[in-house]
Amino acid sequence: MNEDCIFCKIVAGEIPSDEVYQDEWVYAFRDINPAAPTHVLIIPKEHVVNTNELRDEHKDIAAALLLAAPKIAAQEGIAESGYRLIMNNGPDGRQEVMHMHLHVLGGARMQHPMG
Ligand code: DGP
Repeated sequence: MNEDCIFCKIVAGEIPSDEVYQDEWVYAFRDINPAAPTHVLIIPKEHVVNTNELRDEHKDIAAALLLAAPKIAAQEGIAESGYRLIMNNGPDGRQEVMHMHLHVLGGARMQHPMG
């Protein structure tokens, strides 16, 4: 745990969150500032800053992040209607919280940043 990290504090239960899903590797909760009707963040329970820090020993974490997404989508009723998975990395990638997280966005058709 990183003592200065808000997402580590969420995993530890020191900051309250609206839990959606968890397993051995990841924790998922609703984004405090939703950008879509369904907006869930999936984070590794272990502190990893972003994809730049991923190493071979993080294979379980990397897989768990992605595998949690369709489970959450099904749980939220957006699996068939569709959803976006976004991971922001670093300053130009608009990463604000420096604990790796995968955004799950659905419930409405969203603008596509790549046109
Ligand atoms: P990003 O720009 O990819 O780093 O997005 C960080 C997201 O984290 C942003 O959409 C808002 C969300 N967020 C920040 N602090 C909290 C918090 O304390 N609780 C919850 N639920 N979400 C948070």
